Amino acid sequence: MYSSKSLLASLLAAAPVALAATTVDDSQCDCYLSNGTKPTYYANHMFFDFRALSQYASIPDLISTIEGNANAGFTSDYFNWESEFGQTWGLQNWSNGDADFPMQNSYNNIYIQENTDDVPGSDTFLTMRTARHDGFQTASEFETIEQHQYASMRMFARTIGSKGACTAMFTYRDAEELANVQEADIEVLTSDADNVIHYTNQPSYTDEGGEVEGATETVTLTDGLKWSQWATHRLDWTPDQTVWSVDGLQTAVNSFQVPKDASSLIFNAWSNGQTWTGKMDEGGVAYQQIQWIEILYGPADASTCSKVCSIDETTELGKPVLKGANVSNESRCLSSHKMRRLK
Ligand SMILES: *C1O[C@H](CO)[C@@H](O)[C@H](O)[C@H]1NC(C)=O
Ligand SMILES: *[C@@H]1O[C@H](CO)[C@@H](O)[C@H](O)[C@H]1NC(C)=O
Ligand SMILES: *[C@@H]1O[C@H](CO)[C@@H](O)[C@H](O)[C@H]1NC(C)=O
Ligand SMILES: *[C@@H]1O[C@H](CO)[C@@H](O)[C@H](O)[C@H]1NC(C)=O
Repeated sequence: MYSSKSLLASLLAAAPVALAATTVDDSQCDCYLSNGTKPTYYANHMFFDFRALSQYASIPDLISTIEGNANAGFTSDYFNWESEFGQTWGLQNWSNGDADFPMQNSYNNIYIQENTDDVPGSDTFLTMRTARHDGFQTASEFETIEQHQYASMRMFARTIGSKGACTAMFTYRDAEELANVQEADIEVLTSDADNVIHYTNQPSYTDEGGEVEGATETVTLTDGLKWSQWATHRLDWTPDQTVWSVDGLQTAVNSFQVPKDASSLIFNAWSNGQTWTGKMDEGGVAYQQIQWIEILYGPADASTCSKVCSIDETTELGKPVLKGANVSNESRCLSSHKMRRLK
């Protein structure tokens, strides 16, 4: 006679089983383990999803004065200080104070937009805009209100538009001296070919205009990847190394000058007219467009973490799964089927 257990076991052994972990709430995770070259335990997880925000979508007209841009309000309630977004991210309206090439950050350049792609992968996305006006540049930036030490930052994004802009996702810790600035970044330059991307542990230059050897890597993307097309860009700032990847493929790793201390996590689109970005033609506009941002942050001690989660092994973007808790779809089916038959 078969016991129900051994029958189930033999059915399972024979069947090709599809493994799928069940997603959980963040409250059920003590910590998160990232995948890749440098698996790292993090304490916290955030996910900002801009893909279904039609109620906030509209493209604001450009504003033609510096003052108008400096004082512009939020483009929608999505960005209010009281909003979920505003509780984590601070929109910026600082200016570079450069009389020769004024650059003004503006809340007006950060907005939710309808996705009108031929085959849209979402209803909406977030746009960060930088534009060349008559005699000045406007730019866009938002950064975490709190500083964090170590992070695995991911964005599903693309950059499009005029030459002369830089779009970026990065960590940043200011310092009085340039040499003490801590920063790990991904930078796209719209004057580059659209498969060329820059990965840097800053500073990459000195006050004297020299180069800091080993700080930066210019990478040519393979496998047909382009920054002008939607892709997952990822930066893993770990204690020993910064690791970069696009769509799950590692693109660079650098253990030189890795940031050490708690830093702001920042996104921006800008141009200062200098050699790095180049100068945009008047009337030019470039955009960093983002469908979602997902970040693991803050160090966690693996030895005190009993419920380890993953965002890499999940079946639902933005939702973690418990590691080592794979549940077989098929075994669930078989087992309920078996129970019925035995009754
Ligand atoms: C099986 O897993 C897939 C994802 O791989 C999920 O969409 C589906 O709901 C699961 N089915 C059951 C019965 O749990
Ligand atoms: C930035 O915007 C705030 C409102 O959020 C305003 O009070 C402030 O004056 C603006 N700063 C500058 C430099 O214009
Ligand atoms: C890590 O996870 C990402 C999804 O976040 C996936 O695309 C990638 O293939 C994984 N890498 C490895 C080495 O397993
Ligand atoms: C769970 O499933 C994922 C994806 O199939 C796999 O990478 C991981 O090793 C599995 N974990 C366990 C404990 O079986």
